[in-house]
Amino acid sequence: MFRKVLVANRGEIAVRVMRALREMGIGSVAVYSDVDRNALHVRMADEAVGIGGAASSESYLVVDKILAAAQQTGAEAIHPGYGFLSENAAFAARCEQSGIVFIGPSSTAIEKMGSKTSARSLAKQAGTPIPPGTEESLSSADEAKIIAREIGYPVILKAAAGGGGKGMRRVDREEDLEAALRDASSEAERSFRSSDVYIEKFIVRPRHIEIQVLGDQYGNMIHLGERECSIQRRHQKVIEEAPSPFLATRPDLRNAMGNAAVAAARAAGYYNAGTVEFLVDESGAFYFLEMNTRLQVEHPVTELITGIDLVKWQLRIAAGEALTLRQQDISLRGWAMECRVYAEDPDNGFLPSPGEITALSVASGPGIRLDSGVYQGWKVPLEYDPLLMKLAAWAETRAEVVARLERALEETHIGGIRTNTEFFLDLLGDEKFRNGALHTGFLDEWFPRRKRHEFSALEMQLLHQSATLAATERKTSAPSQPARSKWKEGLLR
Ligand code: MV4
Repeated sequence: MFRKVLVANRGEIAVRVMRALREMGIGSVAVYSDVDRNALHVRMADEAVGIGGAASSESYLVVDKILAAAQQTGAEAIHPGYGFLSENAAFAARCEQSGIVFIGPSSTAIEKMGSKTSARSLAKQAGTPIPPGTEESLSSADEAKIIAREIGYPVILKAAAGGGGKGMRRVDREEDLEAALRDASSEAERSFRSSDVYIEKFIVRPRHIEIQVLGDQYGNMIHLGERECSIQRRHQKVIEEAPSPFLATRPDLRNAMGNAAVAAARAAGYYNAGTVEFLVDESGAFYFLEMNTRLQVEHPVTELITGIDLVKWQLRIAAGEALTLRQQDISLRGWAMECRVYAEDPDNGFLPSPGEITALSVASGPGIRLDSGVYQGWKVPLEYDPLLMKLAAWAETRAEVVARLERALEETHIGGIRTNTEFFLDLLGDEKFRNGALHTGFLDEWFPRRKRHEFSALEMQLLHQSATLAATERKTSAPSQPARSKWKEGLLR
């Protein structure tokens, strides 16, 4: 096993990885930008190396600085977390060339899955269903028209180098195809410096369900069930759960999707942890979308229902150990759900809300898991993703996990900045959400008409206690003055 590992990331995911390192007796090296000198991930690490300016293009994205920090500290391996350099094939290749282990798949597997058209053809060869469409990028509007007629409208145009919804256009009628192709191509060019676009049949009102896979360097690979990620806003996930309410009653479909995910990953020569994304329609038909070649933000819900530590397995696999888990050893127990707590204001267009966390009281107790990257007194920088922490819960049933998360959100008080904790209380109270009737358009339909959570007298008391506790921890006499929503006016005085 490694003696020392560098974590090329920040925030909650850097902290998550360092927790695994600590438990395994491995030394940790943090890297930090100028504004992150006092960040939690730096305080948790055994050693830390400054890597430059606040802009990630001057620090967390600079390959040479990360490699130099590893060499200088004697770190044998680099964990990239998610985002930043985590799915950068050139970075993985540079690690390989420098004799530093990249904790993830090979650079060639990243490359193969990074191109969406190449990923589609790999999946198809493996027998994994893909939406009807092309495996090559389109060469003209006329070609697009011919294929669209074959597969039928609506269709969707997607950037071959894309992801995250950029360079994507839904087209409902032939009249709109040419202009949409131009728009998609130019957006693709601007975002990814490649104007390549391909076409797929548009799957209507699908669920977004993804399968976690785990494989070693000797050809052993298993899946760890699914995560339901249909609740998204502008291609950003907001709340995730495992299992999927849709698959919970369809074990055969889960097996089929699991096997299809493993087959697609195998086709790329994949090892380490990865995620295969699918769209699933109401009939239960499923289609390969893309593969994420990194540890994902929402990995805790899988860990909670399987009891398997994905980060520890990432480290063992990267160090050359064989996977000792077999598919028949994996069982899914209970239900897990995770809220992404962001420094943002849902009542103000989800505007980021950086600034100092003046008071902080967090949830605990039965079935709660908190992955946080912040502390009281920390000033949330505006330069990065505003994810503060992930509040996850586990319980035997879905209804119980919803109630548990509601309780945990009521115990949570974050003062000084706006966060989306009340938004989650609104969402968890929604009847359709509680019924598990989810699809990728759910949030857009629900949000404008949402019913605000009404705080009962008991909840107000619980919130007040959380705020008072946070203030006491600060050794001030009065509760903190949070930037609070109008729904809590009159509270916390
Ligand atoms: C689709 C689709 C419908 N049909 N592909 C959005 C992000 C990118 N990863 C793929 N996306 C979609 N691809 C076909 N053939 C609908 C979406 C989509 C979506 C997918 C997952 C989660 C949320 C979404 C929101 C809008 C559109």
